[in-house]
Amino acid sequence: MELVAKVSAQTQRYLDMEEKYGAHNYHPLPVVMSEGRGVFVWDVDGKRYFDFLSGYSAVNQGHCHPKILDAFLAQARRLTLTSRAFHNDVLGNFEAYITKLFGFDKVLPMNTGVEAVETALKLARRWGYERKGIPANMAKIVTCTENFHGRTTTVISFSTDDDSRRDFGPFTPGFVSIPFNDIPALEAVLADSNVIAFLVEPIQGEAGVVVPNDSYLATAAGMCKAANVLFIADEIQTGLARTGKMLACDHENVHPDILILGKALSGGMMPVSAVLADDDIMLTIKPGEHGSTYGGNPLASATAMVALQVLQDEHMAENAAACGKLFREGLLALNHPLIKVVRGKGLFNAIVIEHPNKDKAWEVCMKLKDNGILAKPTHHDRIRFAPPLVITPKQIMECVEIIGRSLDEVMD
Ligand code: IF1
Repeated sequence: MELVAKVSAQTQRYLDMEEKYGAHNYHPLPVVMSEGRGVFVWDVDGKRYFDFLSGYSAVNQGHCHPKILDAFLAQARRLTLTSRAFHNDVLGNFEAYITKLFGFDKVLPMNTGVEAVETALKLARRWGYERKGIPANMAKIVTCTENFHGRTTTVISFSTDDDSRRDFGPFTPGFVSIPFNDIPALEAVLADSNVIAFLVEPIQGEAGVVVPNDSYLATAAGMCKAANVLFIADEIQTGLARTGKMLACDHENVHPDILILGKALSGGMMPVSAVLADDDIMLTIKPGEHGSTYGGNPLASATAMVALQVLQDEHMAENAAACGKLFREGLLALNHPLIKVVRGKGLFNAIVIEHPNKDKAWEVCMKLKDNGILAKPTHHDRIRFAPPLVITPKQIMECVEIIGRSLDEVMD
């Protein structure tokens, strides 16, 4: 079994430096990337790979997309940061662009995904007290088991993953957990009049690409509306064409009360996130009550507009839908004994590996790496497959062949 990789001396030098000088909060595959273009990345030894992680869906548009790069570089030469103490001549354009695109009155720009989640939670609480009339400090927000919304102390307060929480307490109160894809559980918890919001990933990513029943989001959103509870969609990973529509909520024609975006909002150039909501919610936060030094900076604003435009111009949602279907059909047709489950939507997919050895998925990923595909296992037995959305049908078929061959090569 190949758990320790044979790597070049050059690669080993990079691995050693990170091991010695970097915090050990990750366990990466032993590959050191140095260049990227479209669906491909190259390592320091010049070996080419299909990138089937896409920076956890931050590079939906493909690595170093030329149009996004041009916009980024042009703005970087002009003006990068003003802070929000002053105006800049790009932010307003970005705000107009993104609110029209997604159909909301207002946007609040932040940087990382988890900051946008925090922003949504604060907005929901503020709305709960000022608009819904919840007694002070009594607001409750419903979240799902096996969620992933980021790493801050408040956000891990409602994580159900022990690795994310252990010895990081005490935690922020005010969160109630229900199982994902469980309408009766939501119904029960909505009976509590102090509940102000339901925060959900339309497809659970970290849990291993768990796709809910077809009507789950629409039913949940309808129930929230009836209970005067905000429906908050974390589309940081599922959004921006990944699942075959601009938003995963679009599959069920759901318009969330609060929409959270991140990752591919900049096409991988820099952290850009955003929270969208209508005035009734957004205007409950007043000057000085929330913000971020880099949020809404001109470099981010210019980059994000082009990143969103490129998704539409290049029909990336349509390509994700078509290529995703082809990919899942291809994987199923392998009829491979190691594949227990194939699931996903668009180009957001995962397989579950069936094997008594709990390191098998890692072994598969190491073999995939040798054969030219980069993917990462999660929860020991699941492997996510999420290539950039510029992948072609021909490349999908090539990758299905590589995956089949790699699985064969790790059979005992
Ligand atoms: C890491 C997972 C993916 C997210 C959703 C908020 C955030 C994320 C739905 C926070 C971030 C990441 C971060 C990445 C691993 C990762 C991940 F495996 F943990 F679940 F993508 F699949 N909401 N997802 O998926 O966004 O603050 O990181 O910008 O290295 O922790 P962030």
